[in-house]
Amino acid sequence: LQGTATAAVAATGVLGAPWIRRAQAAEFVYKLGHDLPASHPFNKRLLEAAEMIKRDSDGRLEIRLFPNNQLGGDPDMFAQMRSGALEIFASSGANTLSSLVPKTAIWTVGFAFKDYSQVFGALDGELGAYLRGLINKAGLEVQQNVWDNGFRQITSGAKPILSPADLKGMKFRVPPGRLWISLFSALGASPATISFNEVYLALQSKLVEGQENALAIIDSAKLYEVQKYCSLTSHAWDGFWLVSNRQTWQRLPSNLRDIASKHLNAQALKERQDVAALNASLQKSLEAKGMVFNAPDIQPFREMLRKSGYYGEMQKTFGAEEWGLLEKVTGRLA
Ligand code: X2X
Repeated sequence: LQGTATAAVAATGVLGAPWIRRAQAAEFVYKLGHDLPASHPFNKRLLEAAEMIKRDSDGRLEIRLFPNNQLGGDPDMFAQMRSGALEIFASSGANTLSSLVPKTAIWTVGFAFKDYSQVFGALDGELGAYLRGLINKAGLEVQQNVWDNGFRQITSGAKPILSPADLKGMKFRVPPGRLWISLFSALGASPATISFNEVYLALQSKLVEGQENALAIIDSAKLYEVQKYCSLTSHAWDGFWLVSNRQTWQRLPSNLRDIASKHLNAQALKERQDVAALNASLQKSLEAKGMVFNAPDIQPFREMLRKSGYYGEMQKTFGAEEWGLLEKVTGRLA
């Protein structure tokens, strides 16, 4: 009873006690979990979205961020999201989401996208709509806009990767997701699936000798402390979908869903610009931190994939329709 009275006072502002109002819990508190460091633009833009959502919903919906794998590794968070324990999860399609919806892994295809205009041409266009349809069919709700993780580059500890020969037999970390294994096996490495929260230690202890990620992650997760070389291969682009289980998302009244989607999608566009700018400028600051860069000729890498039958295998995996949507933007790959 007392609580109700306090809430009524707070809601009307009677007695001029604004501090009581601030102490009120939001009607809906939704957690959003992801694997990137708090200092990454992804988290910063999500924080801004959360503020705007709180403001525009008059405090009814609070999105609480849990960056940096605070809620567990990606497969854990994915399971929490499916059960509804985690309301929103930022999943790389090529990573955990593909364990449920295998065809979301298509952006892992090696050397598929040449630049950002191809990436977002595809993902804001027909390919993206196709993927969201598959995600919806699997019982998940997904926000419209993909967030940018970036073009991925190879790092290593003992020697630089100048050609595929340097990858031969190398113990190499890849994210969870079968197709990451296909790609790096086809390139001759000896890939191992490791969830991102364990990557720094795995590199430091030399459980693996190399990994691949975008420069914004190599910097914000301080991977330069445990890796010496960076080869600018841009061998795959990667991004994040914001996904929820359908019941969890639909528990929100529709006006709150609209407010949340509007701001999350708008911030995704800003985050894309942040990440693209960072990835273009970070080489210098990573060099200052001791990393040694090289820009290998990527033709031998592509040639190796072609010769090993990798593209044919990918084409079969994704099927004519999805592959067609990809090649419509990238041109012929196989
Ligand atoms: O696990 C990774 O390497 C990361 C952070 O890039 C993804 O989530 C795919």
